[in-house]
Amino acid sequence: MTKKLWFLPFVCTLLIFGGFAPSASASVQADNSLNSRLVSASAGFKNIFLSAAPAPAAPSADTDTYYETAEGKSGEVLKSALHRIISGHTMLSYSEVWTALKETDEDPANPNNVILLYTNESRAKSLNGGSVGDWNREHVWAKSHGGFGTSKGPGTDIHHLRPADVQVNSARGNMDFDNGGSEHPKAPGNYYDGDSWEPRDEVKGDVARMLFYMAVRYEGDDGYPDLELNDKTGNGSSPYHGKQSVLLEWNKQDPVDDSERRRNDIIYDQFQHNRNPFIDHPEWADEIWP
Ligand SMILES: [Ca+2]
Ligand SMILES: [Ca+2]
Ligand SMILES: [Ca+2]
Repeated sequence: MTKKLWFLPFVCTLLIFGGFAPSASASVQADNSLNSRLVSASAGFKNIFLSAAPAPAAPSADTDTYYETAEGKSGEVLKSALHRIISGHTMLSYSEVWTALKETDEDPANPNNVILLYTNESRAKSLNGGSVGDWNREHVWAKSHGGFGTSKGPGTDIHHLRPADVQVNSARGNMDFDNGGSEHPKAPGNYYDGDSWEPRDEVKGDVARMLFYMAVRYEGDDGYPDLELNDKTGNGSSPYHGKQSVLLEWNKQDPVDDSERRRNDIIYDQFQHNRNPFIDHPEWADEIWP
């Protein structure tokens, strides 16, 4: 009796490891081949489609879905719909911001460098830091306007954080944005006076759309200050940023381009999983702040 059953443990082992494993891998193979058939079928379809007509410029179907609950709305109702859509994003730590900016602001012509916001310089990613010659993390919505600092939240929201030259960042300080002043010697094309900073023409719209995002994302309902635009300069430490009328002009003067769209996509796909609505729909700024 005992002699006849000596092989039972081996049979069980075979059933568990030998028996199940091949059938599992067979089904994986079946799935893979199904997937590859689907991929090649869709690639074929895409080729037919692309050869028949040029790809639509924007916005993508995915973006339409993202903004579904905001469609057809205006004013405060649009602002609250967008606030709900873009809230609850993944927040980065302040040190994770370094890594993120090296992706979002990479020089398309040199993967070792980032492009600096105010000077358009291409500088080595490795020169991130606080010394002269380094680049650092510019808060386009000055962090003293609302006093939110650099802990997780508005202070680490990369929708408004950009690489900037250390000295230029400190020259801009916490100024509001407005036209006028004298050209900054370290940042050609940028102007400043006692209470305001005018960025170079190529990023005027970028700056405006970053501030629009901040005013809509932060409404005071999640422990962070309610950030708002106003039509002033010299806002100091109050949670306001100006100058609204000038920002609305800049939004039209410097329309959204591919590098801004690419940046928005990277933030959405890889980091925060929320979008800047004013890059996807710049016309919504006038709907909210007429
Ligand atoms: Ca001024
Ligand atoms: Ca621009
Ligand atoms: Ca707000």
